[in-house]
Amino acid sequence: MGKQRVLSGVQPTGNYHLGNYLGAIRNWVEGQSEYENYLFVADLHAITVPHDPTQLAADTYTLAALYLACGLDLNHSTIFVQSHVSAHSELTWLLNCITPLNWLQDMIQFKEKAVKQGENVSAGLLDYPVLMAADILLYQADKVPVGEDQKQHLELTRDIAARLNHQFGKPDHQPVLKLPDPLIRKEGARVMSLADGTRKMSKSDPSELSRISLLDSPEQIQYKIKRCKTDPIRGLTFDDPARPECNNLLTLYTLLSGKRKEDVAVECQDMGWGQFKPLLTDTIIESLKPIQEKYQVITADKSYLESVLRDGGEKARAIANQTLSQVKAALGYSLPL
Ligand code: AQP
Repeated sequence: MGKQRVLSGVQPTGNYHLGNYLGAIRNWVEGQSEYENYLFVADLHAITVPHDPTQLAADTYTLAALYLACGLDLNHSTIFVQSHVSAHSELTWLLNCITPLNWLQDMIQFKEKAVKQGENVSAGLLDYPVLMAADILLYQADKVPVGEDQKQHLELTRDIAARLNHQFGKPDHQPVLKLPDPLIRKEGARVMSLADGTRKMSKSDPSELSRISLLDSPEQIQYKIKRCKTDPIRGLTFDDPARPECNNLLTLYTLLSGKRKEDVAVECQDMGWGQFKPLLTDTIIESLKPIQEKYQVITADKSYLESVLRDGGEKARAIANQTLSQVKAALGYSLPL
């Protein structure tokens, strides 16, 4: 039996940070040899919130280069740009027409982001989960790595696929679309903001001081850790609900140092912030150094990156177009003449 197929992506909205790395990209890298991976730059998703057209292409290239710099290996992983595969948009339309509106209105992320956008909220933001369903279903993915925040969207993807199979599949045939399962990691890393340990670290936070970006210089990292929110208590502990910042910074140290949580708990139990912050700073700088060096090499040769994305797009289109044709046939479309 062949390897199971995994699909995932990150939006090219700039400011790629330690949360994106520890919560997504590093996990893809660690598990990549076990699976056949399709990893894309989600540029169609990026315009569901107001965006700057002069930045979109540059952000797309930066993110693709970071995928490689973080260790994605082309022997195991296909890297491509979502908008280079037009089947994503086309399948979204077909799925839109079988998705009940109230399924989308119930999505928590829509409700949260819609509040931020007020009256300008776009139909695209409401429709974002259908695009995500199309992303996954086009590749007949077996597994989708999901964080807590995306679980509801994967459920919706399964519901849409089941509905299409039920309404348009033939009982004695293979289902038209494969229902994907979540790929749950043993230790889910949720990285929180440096300014508030109860909110997640996020690209769209207006404060640069809330996140460590993957391309931050050592000086920037040092400055941000020096300024990050802590508490006045001596002795550092995990999992104290009254100390969310302490838990977050210890978790960052654990994840980046590669040490076990129990060992870090002992190492830091008597430390004050004055001792811990330099340790964390050095650990972050050292962890990001190889990524940043590789990133410089990759971006120095734009034609290499272009060729990776061209090849990836070609491979992705071949699979995606096949699924799209199957769906169109099931829905009763005639073939193009
Ligand atoms: N703070 C985080 N901790 C752990 N994982 C995180 N991810 C994002 N932030 C954290 C994971 O990164 C992947 C890609 O995210 P995305 O760019 O598609 O959208 P997002 O989750 O909305 O990321 P941001 O940074 O929070 O962006 P904005 O501010 O634009 O909304 C996902 O796998 C996500 O779980």
